[in-house]
Amino acid sequence: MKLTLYHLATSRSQRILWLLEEFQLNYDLVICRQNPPNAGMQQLKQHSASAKFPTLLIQADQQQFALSESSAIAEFLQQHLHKAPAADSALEQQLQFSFWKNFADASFMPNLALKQIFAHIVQRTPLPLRPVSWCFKQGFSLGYLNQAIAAQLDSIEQHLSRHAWLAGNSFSIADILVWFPLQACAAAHPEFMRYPHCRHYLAQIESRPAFQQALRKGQWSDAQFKQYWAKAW
Ligand SMILES: N[C@@H](CCC(=O)N[C@@H](CS)C(=O)NCC(=O)O)C(=O)O
Repeated sequence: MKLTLYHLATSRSQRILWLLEEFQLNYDLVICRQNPPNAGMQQLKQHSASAKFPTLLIQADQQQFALSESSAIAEFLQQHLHKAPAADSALEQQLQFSFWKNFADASFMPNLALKQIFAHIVQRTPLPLRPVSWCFKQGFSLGYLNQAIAAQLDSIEQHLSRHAWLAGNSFSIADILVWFPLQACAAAHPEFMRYPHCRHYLAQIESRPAFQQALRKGQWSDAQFKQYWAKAW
């Protein structure tokens, strides 16, 4: 099976690059740029006009498939090419694994994406009307979004105060998927200092050689990431 990852630097696709490194898989990496589109981007559009990042091109038995959605790619790679948490592992560990793996993109990321959407709406509102969209953004943040994100961070913090990793004692794809939204909070949430276990957990991730290798290969920029997320708060 031949794997090709289409990757956008400093984006969610960093998680899949890291996963490929953790699993020590053979793969080709194509770094895409959007404006103006580079050769990688044009190549990706030939496989799938609406493809997002990450997209994994899977070539096997003279067939090829372009798979998008980070959680789907992570699950596919785990099921087909690497081992899932052992079927005989404790039920609690299996349930934690399922919960956190799905929590990342189904619950945590959407709230952060909403932060970005509201910030973009304010930026794009014509100047004379901007106070109106700013008040709308603030109202939604204060009335709902900030509490929702705080509750999610509290539940991660509480879990990490009792477990080294999200699925219990072992590192898993749940950790890879949750890393991106949690790192976004670390980069921009004004009260992230209140979450010492989350901060320790992120430091633990940063010390993994595969994580560092993926940052280098993926051309990750901390400064760009911080700037992007700071605008959302
Ligand atoms: N739910 C998808 C979201 C993918 C997504 O929106 N990726 C962004 C990068 S973070 C992207 O492709 N942006 C460029 C575009 O929409 O054209 C996933 O997690 O894989």
